[in-house]
Amino acid sequence: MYKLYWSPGSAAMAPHAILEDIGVPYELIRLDTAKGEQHSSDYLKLNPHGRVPTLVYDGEWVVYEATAICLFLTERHPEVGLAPNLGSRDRAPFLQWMAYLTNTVQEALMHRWQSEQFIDGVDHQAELKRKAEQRLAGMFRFIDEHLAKSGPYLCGARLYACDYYAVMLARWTLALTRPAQTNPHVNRLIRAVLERPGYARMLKAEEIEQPV
Ligand SMILES: N[C@@H](CCC(=O)N[C@@H](CS)C(=O)NCC(=O)O)C(=O)O
Repeated sequence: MYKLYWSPGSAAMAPHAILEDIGVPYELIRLDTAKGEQHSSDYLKLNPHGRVPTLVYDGEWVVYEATAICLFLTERHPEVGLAPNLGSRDRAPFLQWMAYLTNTVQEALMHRWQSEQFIDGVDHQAELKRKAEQRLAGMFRFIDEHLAKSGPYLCGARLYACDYYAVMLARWTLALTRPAQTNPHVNRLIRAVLERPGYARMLKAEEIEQPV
């Protein structure tokens, strides 16, 4: 039914965990991004941006962008309960968190990890990385304060795909001066997500760990 193009520890983590929770058969196609396999002509036909993840569904249909894949899969398999019903009260914060995590937190992580794509010159890149770390620390502090007031999950009482997404991004901060998990309520969220069977199986399949 589905094919997911992925690489370990990448933005494919959240879609991969959701596929595990859904429990339908799917195929994983691993790309070695260090070797540039994401730029092969065959893969560029699927995803012209040359990035992972990409999902192929119903044989020939293609969707890329991790958030879009998460939203599509959770809508298609509502029985898994990883997204609030369309129009329900939780739906608005769910969409808000998916958007914030993608267009703000993930973007700052790109500044931190791929600064050379944004600015030339090692000094400018070092400054961009420093600023990105500072901004990321503030973003995860903001998320922590939100969880303290309105948690334990991002949308309150129920865990959804946005929590998987946040925990995936938290993993990308492990090497930063102030990793996301140093925030107590974010730390609790990470631990809760690590106990989810789909997320745990995804980590195992990708042969990666998420220390807390
Ligand atoms: N906005 C995209 C970003 C995906 C992305 O940055 N993927 C990285 C891995 S986390 C990638 O494919 N990097 C390889 C490259 O840029 O050549 C998404 O969320 O799907």
